[in-house]
Amino acid sequence: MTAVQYIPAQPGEFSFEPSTLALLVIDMQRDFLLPGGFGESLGNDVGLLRTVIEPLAGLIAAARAAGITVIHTREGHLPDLSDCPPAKLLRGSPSQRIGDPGAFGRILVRGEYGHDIIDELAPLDGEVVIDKPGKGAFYATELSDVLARKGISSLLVTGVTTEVCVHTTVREANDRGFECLVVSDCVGSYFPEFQRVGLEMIAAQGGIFGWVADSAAVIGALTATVSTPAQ
Ligand code: TIU
Repeated sequence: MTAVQYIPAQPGEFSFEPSTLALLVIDMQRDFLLPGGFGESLGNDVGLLRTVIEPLAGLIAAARAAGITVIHTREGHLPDLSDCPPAKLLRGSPSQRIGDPGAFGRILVRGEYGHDIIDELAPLDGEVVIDKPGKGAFYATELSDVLARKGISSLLVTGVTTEVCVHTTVREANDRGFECLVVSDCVGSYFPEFQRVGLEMIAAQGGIFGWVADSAAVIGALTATVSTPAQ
């Protein structure tokens, strides 16, 4: 008997088994979310990203209570920046670059205060934290191995930013065979238009990259006691 559960979603119901589902929390780091940090130095309004914190805290709590695997990621680089391609380091004209001293330590450098996850969403002891040098969570990380070891085949994808690290990760996950549901109020963008279109792109064409639902729908399913037998 396997407990298949369902989440009302776009473009249609998302089915999952709790034991093979993980909640992926992407890059909820101080450098992206705190006023005065790197995100703001790129010219962005971090307030748009901060709207994610409260619903995501609720979703993480529900996932933990339901025994769902929670995995966090952090974008960042080694102190010598040897894992940061010159193209990433030099592109654009930000007032501060990766590795520069910022308000919260060296920007996007592992071990610095700003690189770590915001206090509100701090990982629990025992939860996996994936350090990633790229936008996608699979590129140059142990994420594939972690998911295989845990028997995970479906992902609830959350975090920032919708059109950058969330999208890149969902696309990587699709090509690796994972079913992805993006939680609409638990992903954020500095650009409202990108948020809207980014979500639309996931569920378009019958779910070309996966499903979209809000946290209320997901939490409802995670806390549901009703289960149905597997086929
Ligand atoms: N985590 C992530 O999305 N990294 C970024 O640099 N995002 C931007 O939108 N800049």
